[in-house]
Amino acid sequence: MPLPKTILVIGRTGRGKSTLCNVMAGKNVFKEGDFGASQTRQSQSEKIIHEYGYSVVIDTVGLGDTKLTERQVLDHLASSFSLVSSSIDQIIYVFNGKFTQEEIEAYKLLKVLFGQDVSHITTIVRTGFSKYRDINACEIDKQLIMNESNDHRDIVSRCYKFIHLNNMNEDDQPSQENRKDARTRILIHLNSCHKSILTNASTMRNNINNHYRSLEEEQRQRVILEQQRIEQEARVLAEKKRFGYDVWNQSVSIINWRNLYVTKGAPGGDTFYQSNCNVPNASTFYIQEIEGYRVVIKSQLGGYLCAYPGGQGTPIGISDTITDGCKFTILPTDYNGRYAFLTNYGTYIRYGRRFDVQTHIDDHERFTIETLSYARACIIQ
Ligand SMILES: Nc1nc2c(ncn2[C@@H]2O[C@H](COP(=O)(O)OP(=O)(O)OP(=O)(O)O)[C@@H](O)[C@H]2O)c(=O)[nH]1
Ligand SMILES: [Mg+2]
Repeated sequence: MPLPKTILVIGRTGRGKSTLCNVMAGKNVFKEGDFGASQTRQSQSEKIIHEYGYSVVIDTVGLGDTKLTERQVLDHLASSFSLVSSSIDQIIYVFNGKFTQEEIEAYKLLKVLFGQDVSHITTIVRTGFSKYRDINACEIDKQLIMNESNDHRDIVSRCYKFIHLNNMNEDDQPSQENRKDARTRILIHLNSCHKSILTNASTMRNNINNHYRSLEEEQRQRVILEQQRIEQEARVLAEKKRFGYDVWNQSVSIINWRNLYVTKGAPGGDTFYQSNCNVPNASTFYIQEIEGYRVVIKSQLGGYLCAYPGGQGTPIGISDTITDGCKFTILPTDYNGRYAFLTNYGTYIRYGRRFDVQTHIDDHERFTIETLSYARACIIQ
């Protein structure tokens, strides 16, 4: 079988792509980097002659290039295909060290570029692996990578082959025996690859455009959803405000239509009286939101305001625990920001001469609820 013709070498910047291309070529025709900055600035394609025939090797700009955006790198990659035939026979994805999340993101860009899953024609090469001759060490390394996450397992298990190499440079290994080894191994491997896909620069550009268009659309949808969420929250808040939201979970004074304060008698006692000023503690109640816009009203002196079943005149009392009678709905009235308290029994708290309930809302049922910071306190001798 002839060696695959077109081999695309791809990967993040500085991982050893150009070096691997030189290894396959058996000579230095691709510029290898020495420093931190990305070396290969343009894709380079070279026809290389070897024992099995010839191939076209395309060395590419590194994904995550230090000076280019992801989109620019993808556009460069697409352009590199105007140089070659429309078939791609093997993709070599090169990485070294850890297969990080960044590697995963870069690897996933292959699908963007080709518009389809290309794992069946992708070889992953780990460079810089000093134990590359030790089959067990290579297998353990592969397993460890697969165990990192589902993404790792998916990528490594689905690729056509995973190969370890260590292409040291001439300074570190004057004999260059590792590179010779690597050349033999990679060419034998490539000779066993028989699948290919058809593509060209304009298909790739379309794939890239579609990818970014769908990302933009996703982003647009996210913004719309976020706006809808904010509007919905605002609607709910406005609705809650109608039901006294501003005084929920606040210490308050409750003032009747004659501007007299609802005031509780001595601790333990049920009786209420009206005071023309806020008596510390006795005229202080805590309105606690409980469920479905309902509240319980706790006296600072202890106990919860409690209504009982019964019609007009049934007194309001105090309960030590929260019973159904303690649950009230604060309702807006048509009078100047005042509220009525609807009991669980369909009646309304009334504070005329007594503190009891009435079956409809009129003046007696309209209360002002002042949060404590506004309440006018007085000291009762
Ligand atoms: N020890 C060792 N060094 C390597 C190996 N592969 C590459 N290198 C070194 O890593 C550096 C970067 O290698 P390049 O081949 O230029 O990397 P690249 O992926 O082409 O980088 P960009 O062109 O910037 O995207 C060079 O100094 C190489 O000598 C390897 O397998 N082992
Ligand atoms: Mg390079």
